[in-house]
Amino acid sequence: MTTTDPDCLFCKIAAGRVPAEIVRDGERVLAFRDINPQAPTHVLVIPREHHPDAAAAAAAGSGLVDAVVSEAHAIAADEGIDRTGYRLVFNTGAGAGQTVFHLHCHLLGGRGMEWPPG
Ligand code: D5M
Repeated sequence: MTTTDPDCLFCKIAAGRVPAEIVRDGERVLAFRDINPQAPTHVLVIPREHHPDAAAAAAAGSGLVDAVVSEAHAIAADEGIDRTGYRLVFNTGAGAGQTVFHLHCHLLGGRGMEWPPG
């Protein structure tokens, strides 16, 4: 059984109740462009199932984090940023900048990246 939260923004996007620019629409995983892009490619990859963050999804042990990362790599190839390099980010917790508490992987690329991130 798939768990969803009716009040969660990303569950609403997964259900088609909030519009988004969809990049990939898979059975377990969905990807769409970030509304506030921080790089020429900025895609959010999410599981359809609701988990507040990557740690919670990993603890659930369903392989969802692997599925999200695999999808992000595939999208990077589609976007042509696999050749130049890209960054995957899982903000986990408000202190790390997480604002939407539904597991999402930021795929960022198409520009140079600095380290450490802000
Ligand atoms: O990242 C949450 C990200 O979600 C942030 O980069 C903005 C993005 N966002 C918020 N609302 C939308 C909609 N409606 N469509 C697309 N993207 C959205 P976090 O890691 O939680 O700070």
